[in-house]
Amino acid sequence: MREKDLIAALGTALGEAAISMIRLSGEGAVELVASIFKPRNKDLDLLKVASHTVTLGYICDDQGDIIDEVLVCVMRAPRTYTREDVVEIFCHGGILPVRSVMDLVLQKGARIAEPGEFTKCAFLNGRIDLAQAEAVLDLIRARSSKGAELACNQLTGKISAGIGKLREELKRVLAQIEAEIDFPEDVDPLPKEERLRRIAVLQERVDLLLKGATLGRIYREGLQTVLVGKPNVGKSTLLNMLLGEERALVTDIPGTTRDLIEEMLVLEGIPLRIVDTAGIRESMGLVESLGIERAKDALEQADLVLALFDVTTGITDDDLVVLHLLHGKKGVVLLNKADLPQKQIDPQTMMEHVGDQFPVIEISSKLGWGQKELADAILNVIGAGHIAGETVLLTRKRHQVALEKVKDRLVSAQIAINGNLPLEFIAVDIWDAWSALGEIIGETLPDEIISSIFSEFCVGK
Ligand SMILES: Nc1nc2c(ncn2[C@@H]2O[C@H](COP(=O)(O)OP(=O)(O)OP(=O)(O)O)[C@@H](O)[C@H]2O)c(=O)[nH]1
Ligand SMILES: [Mg+2]
Repeated sequence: MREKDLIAALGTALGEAAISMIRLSGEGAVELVASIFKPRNKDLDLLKVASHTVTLGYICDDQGDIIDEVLVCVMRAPRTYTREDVVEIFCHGGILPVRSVMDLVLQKGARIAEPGEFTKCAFLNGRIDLAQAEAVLDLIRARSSKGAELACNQLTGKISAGIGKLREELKRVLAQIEAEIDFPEDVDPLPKEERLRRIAVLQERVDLLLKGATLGRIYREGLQTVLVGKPNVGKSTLLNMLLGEERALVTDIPGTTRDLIEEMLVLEGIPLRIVDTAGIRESMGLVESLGIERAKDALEQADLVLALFDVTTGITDDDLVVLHLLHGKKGVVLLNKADLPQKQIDPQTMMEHVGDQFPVIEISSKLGWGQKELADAILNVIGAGHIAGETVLLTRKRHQVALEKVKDRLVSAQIAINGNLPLEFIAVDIWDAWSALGEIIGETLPDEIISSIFSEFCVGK
């Protein structure tokens, strides 16, 4: 548990703005601010104002000189973000007045808050669970409207409720087993098939959550995507088209792009971290061959490959090299320059080359054809097309790891049941699964991990 300090931090970004807010939380917050605040209405006393009200007045230094004209909002525990007394001071948004008010607050005994400490208080004081605390950060950092929507779902506790329900059901299975162990005379043993069926139902729900977690992570972090293809197929043109700006150099000379260019963009709601690469071919020189090596590395690391082919050239030897590199990867094949009349490749022929792993679509990077089709194809390839809208989506690697553990323990329980092992073995597996689920909402996580999660936050949140 955190030592009972009075913490303070700037809640808004430091810089010139209309308003800047300094937030205090902890016992004595109201008293501290009252000691440096003169209400404009002399009959008012900050110590006596109703909770959750705003008072106009001045912050004054020890000499009684006015530092800033402010609005002060007093919020009494426990109906606050941190569940402690909270005071927010809304200053005029200049750098100097805010700094002076902050200095005064620190001088009067508050200490500067650590990153995410207000949210950590909210977690430690039971106002929100860990998944909800993470959602606060995700909402701040959301890169796409879908990412923000997921963060909101998580923030309002939808995920926590789903996880809670699953844990209750695991508890029920566990309770039955424990009753059979403790009171063998009084409790009828559950038939093996029935026990297996109950676990299989839970396993299915965990699988669904895991599927959703892959998508949830993509929405939070962006899908690592790479553009590959032989020189001159239009990779850089596609990047520029998707970005809506002339980011990468485009010429009709093959070998224009020599180094990786990475950009973040949102395509029909899907956030992509997209890398444009040097065209892949039998290299013409050292710089180009280094560029091609980097392109291959980027391809290795990508979650998704967008492989471009030029419909006007037919499938060339360089294209065969690109096709070879696609083995074992997920991606979409793009037949580019579909606006030109002299077509040498049609989707059907291409599909025979790549198999049904890769959807094949015709586009024109130059004219912007096929964006919607590309977005749909990406969603299908990453398996998002099959996830129902209302499915809960977990968003972090940490969640995914915990779910994998739950899945693993349930499999182990099924093996134990099938092998007629003593009930104690099954009970241990189910208990482990229950506990791994608790990690997601922060009930069964070591303190260091919790601290590292909050250290990602900005100061003042
Ligand atoms: N007609 C037509 N021309 C295109 C299209 N896409 C690209 N081009 C042209 O093809 C040429 C090469 O485009 P780039 O985007 O530079 O190709 P790249 O794949 O990045 O090439 P490298 O960087 O050399 O590997 C340029 O002249 C583009 O204008 C398209 O969809 N239709
Ligand atoms: Mg290029």
